[in-house]
Amino acid sequence: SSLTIPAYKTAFLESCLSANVLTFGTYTLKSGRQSPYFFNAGSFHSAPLLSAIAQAYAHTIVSFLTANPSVPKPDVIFGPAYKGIPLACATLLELHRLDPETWANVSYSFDRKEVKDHGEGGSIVGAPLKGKNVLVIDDVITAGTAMRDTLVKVAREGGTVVGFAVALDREEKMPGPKEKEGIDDGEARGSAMGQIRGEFGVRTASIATLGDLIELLRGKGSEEDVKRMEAYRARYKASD
Ligand code: OMP
Repeated sequence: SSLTIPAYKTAFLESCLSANVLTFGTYTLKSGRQSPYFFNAGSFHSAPLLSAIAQAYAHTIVSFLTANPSVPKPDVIFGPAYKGIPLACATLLELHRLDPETWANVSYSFDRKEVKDHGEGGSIVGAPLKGKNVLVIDDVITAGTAMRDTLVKVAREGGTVVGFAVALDREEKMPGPKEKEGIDDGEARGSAMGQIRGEFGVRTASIATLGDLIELLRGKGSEEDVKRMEAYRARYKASD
């Protein structure tokens, strides 16, 4: 039952369902996979929703830092363009509201999608990343392509990524060598998130996972949607 999910996760997922941030149907993902559900962080556009997601990120980040005492306090909260931008700003405001002393000297920043060659130039807006401990927040991880690009970008700007927090971890396996061509070999593979943790030596956190979502839907979603989600999970779930 949903009683096993912490209250802040349930509240977050319920906001997503009631605001159609989470939708059900047939969606082609960036990875080429056909998903029966989609999480659209761009739909958090009212003040109550933005506040709800910021509270959930803040809770997740504070728990992450408490559970990982070797992780230094971030100097910068980085939200990759475009969807990460309002998320990083709102989350930093929420962290500061909860604990002004700890978060007063922390900044946010984000990247430009196109490099600007006039005005102040550069590809980062907000706090520069050079020499800084950076906590990245992003919306969703599926195959890990977006996360990988962000890690490379932050490193190129001279920042050290001390953590990576996503709203929804879809808990999917790494893509197979021919998946882009539509050939799914059905092999077991480790998670995209686990692979990146190992490769970049970065710790990660998520507000909620596909497992949490399915558990919540079992109590209140349509039976049809739950079946399709379970079938999708059986096909793409990571082996670790
Ligand atoms: P990966 O780069 O494969 O990890 O996919 C993550 C990105 O895909 C996210 O940053 C989104 O741009 C997009 N996405 C969603 O927004 N919601 C989803 O439920 C699934 C995806 C996706 O295409 O996998």
